[in-house]
Formats: sequence, C-alpha cells, structure tokens
Amino acid sequence: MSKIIPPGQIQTEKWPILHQGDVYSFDQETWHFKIFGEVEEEVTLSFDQVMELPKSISTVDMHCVTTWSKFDTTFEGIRFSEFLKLVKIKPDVKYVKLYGYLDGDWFGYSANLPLDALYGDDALFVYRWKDEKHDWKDITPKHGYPLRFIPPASFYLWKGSKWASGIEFLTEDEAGFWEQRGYSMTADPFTEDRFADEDYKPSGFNQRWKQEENNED
Ligand SMILES: Nc1nc2c(c(=O)[nH]1)N[C@H]1C(S)=C(S)[C@@H](COP(=O)(O)O)O[C@H]1N2
Ligand SMILES: [Mo]
Repeated sequence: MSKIIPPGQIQTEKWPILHQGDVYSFDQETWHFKIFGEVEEEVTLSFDQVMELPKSISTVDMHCVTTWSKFDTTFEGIRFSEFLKLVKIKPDVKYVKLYGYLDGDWFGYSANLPLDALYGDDALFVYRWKDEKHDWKDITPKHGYPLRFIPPASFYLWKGSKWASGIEFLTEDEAGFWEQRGYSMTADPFTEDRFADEDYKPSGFNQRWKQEENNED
C-alpha cells in the first residue's frame, strides 16, 4: 500500500491481463482446491467449502515483472492462513507452491513462495475487487475467476496464480512454472530481482507490458 514505485516499474491505472494458455472456464462440479505435500493429511475442498471459509479485505499493490505496477486495489478473499488452519504441516515445512489451472491441467501453473511471508492479510486468495475507478465486482475469468492468489507486494505478481487450484507444502524450495523458465525464485520487486540470472532477459520483454495494458477487459 506504500506508494513507492519499485525500480524499473511504471504505474498503470488499468489492470492489465497476462497469462499463458487458455482462460480457465469455471465449472463448479469439477472445480476443486487441494492442500497437499508435507502435511499429516491432505485435504480437497469443493467450491462451496472454500467459500464458507472466513473472508477478509485487503488493499494491495501489484508489481508485474513486465514493468507495470498497479497501486491500491482492494480485494475481498480468503487469507492463505485460513487454508493453513485446515491441515497439520510437518515441522520442517518452509516453502509452498501455489497452483493454478493451465490449459485444462489442474496443476499446470505454479509459483513458489516462502511460508513465512504468507501469514498476513496481504496474502489472499481473492474473488472480488474494487479500486478508485471501479465499485466491487467479481474477478473476471481473464483475471482468474473464480479464485486467484494475490501475493504480498514484496513479490512480483507472477507469484499470484490465477484459477487457483491448490497449495503444496514443501521442506525445500522448488521452482514453479516461471522459475523453471529463468525467473527469480525470490522475486523481490524492490531489488529488481526479476530473473535468476541477471544477464537473462526473454526476447521482446520490454515491449510486452504496453500490449498487456491494452488487454484490459
Ligand atoms: N494460472 C496462471 N496464473 C498466472 C499466470 C498464468 O499464466 N497462469 N501468469 C502470472 C503472471 S506472469 C502475472 S503478471 C499475473 C497477471 O495477473 P493479471 O492478468 O490478473 O494482471 O498472473 C500470474 N498468474
Ligand atoms: Mo508477470
């Protein structure tokens, strides 16, 4: 919520759209959310079970690695910590992987995060949002309906899986979808920690965000 623009970022008023693969089409019959990995007993939740969990509201900044930052979006959702309460994690768990649907694959998208960064109000699985220009509305399918993760602003936004599908608890850090493709494991916008290797930059990287901004629906 700080109005501090991280190095190399440009403020956008719009909320751009960016993802790999198809837009997931929600089907309440087949949609499930799985909590697994280093836990005593894994849990699979239906959509209704997820929506019965306690809700909270948080205003956060989003920093995309393609250089746009959107400030002060207010989200309604379910804290990561509410899901954590549903399982007993093994004592040496230090990391998580947050999953999302990708082209029909239940666990096709993923991003890794350290567990200790996710206890606050700013680590939310969200389904509704508002900002200065918009009143409350549901997250659109392109932004991750029916549920998507928004990471704390101390991580680039690719750590926020759209079409959220599960949480895996891990004792060792493990690369997710973009981390396997050269992006940073730690992803701190305030130190421009974009890529694992500083010399690596995907082609067309600097041009991409303009197109994304025009993508807003
Ligand atoms: N399932 C899924 N989640 C995803 C992605 C994706 O390709 N698939 N892309 C990530 C990236 S790189 C970004 S910047 C944000 C973009 O979220 P937005 O389109 O709502 O702005 O979603 C993240 N979550
Ligand atoms: Mo991104």
